Order: sequence, then structure tokens, then C-alpha cells
Amino acid sequence: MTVHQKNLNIEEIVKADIAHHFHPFTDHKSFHAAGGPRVITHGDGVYIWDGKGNKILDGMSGLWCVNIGYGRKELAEVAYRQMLDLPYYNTFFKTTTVPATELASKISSLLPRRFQHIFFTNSGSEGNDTIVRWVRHYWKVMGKPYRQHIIGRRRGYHGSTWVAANLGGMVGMHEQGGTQLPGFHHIQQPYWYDFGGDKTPEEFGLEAAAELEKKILELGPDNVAAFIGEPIQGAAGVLIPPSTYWPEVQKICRKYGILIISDEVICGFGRTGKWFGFEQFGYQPDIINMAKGLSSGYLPIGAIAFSEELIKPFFDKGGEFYHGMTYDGHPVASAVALKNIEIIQNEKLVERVAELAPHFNAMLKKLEDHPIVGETRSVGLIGALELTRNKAKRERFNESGRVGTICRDHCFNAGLIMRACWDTMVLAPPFCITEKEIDEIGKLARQALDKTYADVKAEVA
Ligand code: PXG
Repeated sequence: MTVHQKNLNIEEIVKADIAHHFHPFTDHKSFHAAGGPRVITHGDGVYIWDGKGNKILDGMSGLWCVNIGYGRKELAEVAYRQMLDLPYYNTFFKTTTVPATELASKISSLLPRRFQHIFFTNSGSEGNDTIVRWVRHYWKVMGKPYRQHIIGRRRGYHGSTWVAANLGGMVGMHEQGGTQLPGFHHIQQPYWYDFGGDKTPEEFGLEAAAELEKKILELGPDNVAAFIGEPIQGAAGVLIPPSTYWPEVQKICRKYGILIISDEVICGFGRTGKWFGFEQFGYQPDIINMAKGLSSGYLPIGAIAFSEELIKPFFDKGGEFYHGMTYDGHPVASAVALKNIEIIQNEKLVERVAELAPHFNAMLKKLEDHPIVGETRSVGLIGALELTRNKAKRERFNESGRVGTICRDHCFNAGLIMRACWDTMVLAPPFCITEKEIDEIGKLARQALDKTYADVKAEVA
């Protein structure tokens, strides 16, 4: 327990939480039935501790974000110093702060040369809302106001604000919060395990990309503004597209003059073993959305990169884009993000992810001998394993994700955080993980899988 948490009364915290805290993405009835929250008190490296003193290996880097790991004092120190110098000033009305400008320069230095300008946000959701407003405005500025439709994928996740939820393809989210907004469309996700049938992944990748062209032709190519995709669909269950998919998507978008938005909120800043997911999958986006790994989750901050070709008309023609949030380019969050990137660069953590990738993949592959594990897959330090009732037929237990939830709970109790996306178990550990800790994930995951198997044996074919 860290010094300043010595006198914590966890029972009181749990009581207060039940009484006053309304949680995101939580079924409140089962939350209360479970006796309230598990309180996480502190972290170090790849481990976190709960209020009962349990040490847990965080296989999810928080929510895909604590990439450099927990407990890095340098980030706390930089935040402290920046707060004393200047806790806040805005970036509106022709002003800036030193960290915001330095961070914009730093991010553009990590990207291909055509990305020179960065717009700051506070989260991935805000980034996507901003991008939708911006893209539609861009096409108006370009004299093509009819280019308003945006195409995404089913089970894509782009955030929880209204526009971001419409952009994403989570049906459960569409059904809440009122009418679907106009102009958002979703095509099938490139998910070979569920939809590939007898085709090779490469054949299936081309087929999934062809869905995009079909949708474009249905809407009328001149009416389509942009296509948005995560390089790997994270929240859908780490859907790693076949190698043929993204190059074909790019070809189709170029053919019809449609912008490519790469949502790098999970994949950005090294997760796949390259700085950005588009480098791993061989395509060139026009707009990039970033958050999470930008600050390793130490403070909330997001950023959008627009290619110069898109930005230039705004410089040439003038005119204001009526959009901005109070905390865009917040100086403390920017200073922390700068330090985070410095750590990633100095410690060569992106290269380290690439180096660890085969070991991480081998750990997952070893689990394929388990009776309820179907395919396993990974790129860099992001991976998944499919729970199945019939390996040969790639059959799910059911659509509800019940078995995934059972497995997730067994993982937690075994001392491992692995997230369940329906019946797909996913992992995205911090980049500072060691080979030994990866082996520990394998060991704990197997224990949890054994217990899950014991619970559902009767259903396994
Ligand atoms: N885009 C992508 C690709 C994301 O993964 C967002 C946008 C939204 O970012 P913010 O910062 O507004 O949350 C995300 C977020 C999960 C889970 O359970 C995933 C996310 C957020 C919360 C939960 O997998 N991804």
C-alpha cells in the first residue's frame, strides 16, 4: 500500500460507492448483487492491487491505455511542475501554451510527413465527434456539401458520445439514447473466425473489403465523405483483419475519393509493435484519431492529425471552424503526454513490443490445446482467444457472452485481468511486461479456462 493510502477504510469506500457512484458500462442490478465495486488502490509496473491486498496482473493496461505501466514517477513530477507553472490556459483565440505546442510538434514528428497539424481533444469519443463535424464541414468548404455519409463497421467502437456511438457499430448502443443520427452506415467487420467459413483469411479479407464498395455504390460515391476503421477492432474482441483487407479498403476509398479515418485510440503509440496501426497493416489514412496511449492514461488527452492536403484549404480560404473544448491542449495533460512519449522513445518500448510479440503469440498458441479454446491471435501486445463449444465448427456457446463473463470472473479471482468481449477473451498488457510475466499470464489464464470448462462442460460438443 502506498504511503498516502495507509489509512484507507475500504469498506467505507465500497459503501459510499454503492450510495453515490453511478458507473459507466455497468449493469447496476448485478453490481449491487455483487456487493459493489472491487476497489483498485495502486499499481506498479504490470500489477495493480485491490483494497483487500490482492495483487493482480493487469493484462488490459487499465482499459487499453496504461502502456508504459503503472507507477512512473516522472509523469507525476512533470504534472506537479506544470501545475505550479501554469495549471491551465486555453488554446483558443490565437493563444497557446508551451506544452501544447511542443506536443503538437512531437506528435507530428512521429507521423508521416504529410501530417503536420494536430487538433487536441480530451478523449477518443471527443476526437471522433470532432472528426465527423470537421469532415462534413471540409466537404462543404470543398464545394461538395453532398459528401456527408460516413461508413464504419459493425461492432466498431468509436466512443460513447452520441455521434461516436452512431459512428460505431454496437447495436446495443444504437438502441439507447434516441434515434439514430442520419448519415452513418455500417458494413460487416473483417472477422474471419465468425464469418470466414471455408475461405482462406486472405480470400475473406478481400470479400470483407468488397462490402465497402457495395455500400459506396448503394449510397452513391459522391455522397460518401469518409470511411472510418480501427486498424484492429479492439472492443469487438481484437479482430485482426487478414493482410489483404486494409490495402483493398484503401484502393476502394482512393477510387471514389473517399477519406480514410484511422481510429488509432487503441493501436496508436506502439500497441502493435509499430508506432501506429496503419503502419502495421499497410495503408495511408487521411485523418488519425488518438487518445489512450498518448498519455498512457496518466491524464485524459486525445489528439487528431489531419493531412496537410485537407488542412490547406482552411489556410488558403480562411473561415473559422466553430468547434473547441475548454481543455483542448490542456497544459498539464500535454506535459504528461510529452513525458510519456519521451519514455517510449528513450526506452525503445515500441521496438520492445515488436520483440516481445512472438513470445506473447506463443503463450496464446499454447492455450489452443485447451478444450474450450478455438483460435488465438495477436499482433504486437494485443491479442485474443476465442471460447468455443466446438473447435472444428468454430461454434459459440451462445450470443450473449455468458461464458466470456464466467471466464473473466475466474481470471480476476486467479489474479489476472483479461477482458471478455462476448465470448472472446482479450489481452493488451503494458509494454514494460517481461517474458516471465507473459508466461504468468499463460499460467493464470489456463487456471481460469479450466474452471470455466468445469462450469460449462455439459454444453461442450
Ligand atoms: N475509439 C476507439 C478505437 C476506442 O477503443 C474510443 C474511440 C473512445 O475513447 P474514449 O477515450 O472516449 O473512451 C475507444 C475507447 C472496452 C472499452 O471495454 C474500450 C474503450 C473504452 C471503454 C471500454 O473494450 N475504447
